[in-house]
Amino acid sequence: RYLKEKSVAIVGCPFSGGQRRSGVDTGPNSLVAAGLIEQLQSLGWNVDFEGHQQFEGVNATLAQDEDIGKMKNPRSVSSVTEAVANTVEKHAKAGKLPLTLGGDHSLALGTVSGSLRAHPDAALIWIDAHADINTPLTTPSGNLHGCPVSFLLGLDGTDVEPFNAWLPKKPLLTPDRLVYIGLRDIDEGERKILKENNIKSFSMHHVDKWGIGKVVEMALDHVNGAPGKRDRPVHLSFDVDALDPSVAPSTGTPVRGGLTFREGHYICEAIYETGLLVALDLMEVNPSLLEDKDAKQTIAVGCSLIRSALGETLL
Ligand code: B3U
Ligand code: MN
Ligand code: MN
Repeated sequence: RYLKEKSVAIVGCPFSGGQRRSGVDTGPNSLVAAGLIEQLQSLGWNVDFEGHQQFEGVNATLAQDEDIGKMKNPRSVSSVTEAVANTVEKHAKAGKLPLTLGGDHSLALGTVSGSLRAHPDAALIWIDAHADINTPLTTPSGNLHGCPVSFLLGLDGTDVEPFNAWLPKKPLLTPDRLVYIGLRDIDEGERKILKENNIKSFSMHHVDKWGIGKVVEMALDHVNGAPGKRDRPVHLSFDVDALDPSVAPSTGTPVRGGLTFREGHYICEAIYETGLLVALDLMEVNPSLLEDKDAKQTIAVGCSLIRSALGETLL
């Protein structure tokens, strides 16, 4: 409903600076090399891809990017996410659906910022084992892939250099338009933030209790503000580690007890079915971890999730 046509713009983001394991920067290329573009074309999508984002400069200087407070690689993450925000905004304003391939999940600070500039009332559905809502003050690791959501909400502690040079004073996202599915590894500080800000979160416990069908319904009801109401544009940010490690093993911080293959795909299908999807991220695919067969499996699952979110399994 918000797209001009069935047009998707691939934003490949070979960046790993939001966490400490190398290899996640090769995720985008692996997904494209596995035939993602052709797969989307055969689903009837017009695919716009002009090569991956160029982060060679930042990637080359990661080692010199000194900590600011607890934050690791702050200048690199800030400049990359600022650039990604501009790219995603441009595609979204042209009526296309930006599909961002990560790369680590710090990139979503850029993708969601870009989406919200184009669709100010959009909702954010975050599929992840982790809440990624630590602030520069609460982060136990200093890894910024654990912090993008707090910056999007403008929580206490996020008005810091270098991010405050480009993030708006008034945050673009409000807690009522955010919902999580798949959580199972949350830090103490994050738990407090989720509670204090009344953020709707469906953990694996809720998926077990109610089933994925009901959970997605409740998640959509929540971000739309009323049962059955469906009009907000949706940005879907999918961290592949939301899936169980037996399904998607090649990722930096696997946590057991995750979504099954079908539960992950159901989420994508159900959101596509609303006709409200305006942007999609597929993050944290790291093909360099584990054996080749695990990497291949994870890449194939990543492509498959994307196809489901773009309508493959809808009859
Ligand atoms: N919450 C922890 C761990 C973590 C967050 N996101 C991932 N891992 N992938 C942190 O470092 O903030
Ligand atoms: Mn994540
Ligand atoms: Mn995660």
